[in-house]
Amino acid sequence: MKKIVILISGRGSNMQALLQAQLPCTIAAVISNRASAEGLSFAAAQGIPTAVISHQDYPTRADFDVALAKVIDQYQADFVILAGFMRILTPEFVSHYCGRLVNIHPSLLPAYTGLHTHARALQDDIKIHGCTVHFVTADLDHGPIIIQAAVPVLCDDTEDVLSERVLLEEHRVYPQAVRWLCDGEVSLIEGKVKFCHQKQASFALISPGLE
Ligand code: NHR
Ligand code: GAR
Repeated sequence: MKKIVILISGRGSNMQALLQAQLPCTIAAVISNRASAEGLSFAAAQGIPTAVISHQDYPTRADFDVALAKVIDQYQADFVILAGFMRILTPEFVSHYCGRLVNIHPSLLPAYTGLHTHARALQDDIKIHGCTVHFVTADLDHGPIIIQAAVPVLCDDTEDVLSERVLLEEHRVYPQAVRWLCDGEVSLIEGKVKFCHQKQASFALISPGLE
């Protein structure tokens, strides 16, 4: 059975979706860089080991990343899953977990890398938005893509309403992506995402709809 470590910074609803998905892996630990992360208590209540490694306790990003990797490696994690983890990771950390580190990002990458994706999407009046699960590389939010979900942007949307619509899809695609990883169905080979079995998308999303 593969072992995964989940990194969070806050609410932890994606972590919760992963815990509830009965994935074919052991969730070795949930680690947060913020002691106040709401997700920690949910994980602890499920009997999952938790740890806090506060970035504020380290003079540099590199020092923080070394401390973080040390704890992750104590759990002998096969995969490291970023679930609302809010610290940019050094190239050294990323290369240590090459092909074993994934993130969920709240936009249809490569659009809207970085922060405040929903507000920027609304500002631009785009009609389709979504989320992306990708392997993490040193190039922020530009790693090879495993799966994406698209949602319509509706005319009365606020940041809250739109982020909630995207989040529902995050909770569906992230467990699927982690399941594929644990089953060896998806992997990173020579910088590209490879599936063992070909996958098909279901249908087109047209937004606003045709009449
Ligand atoms: N690290 C690398 N090297 N590559 C990626 O693709 C990464 C990464 C670390 C995190 C998640 C990402 C997202 O999905 C992620 C992808 C944080 C920031 C950020 O600006 C940007 C992107 C992501 C996560 N963080 C600030 C920082 O200075 C702190 C912001 C805060 O604490 O609120 O690290 O969006
Ligand atoms: C999610 O929408 C996730 O995609 C996003 O933050 C939210 C975390 O929610 N991630 C990032 O923005 C990473 N920079 P959660 O803590 O409830 O999973």
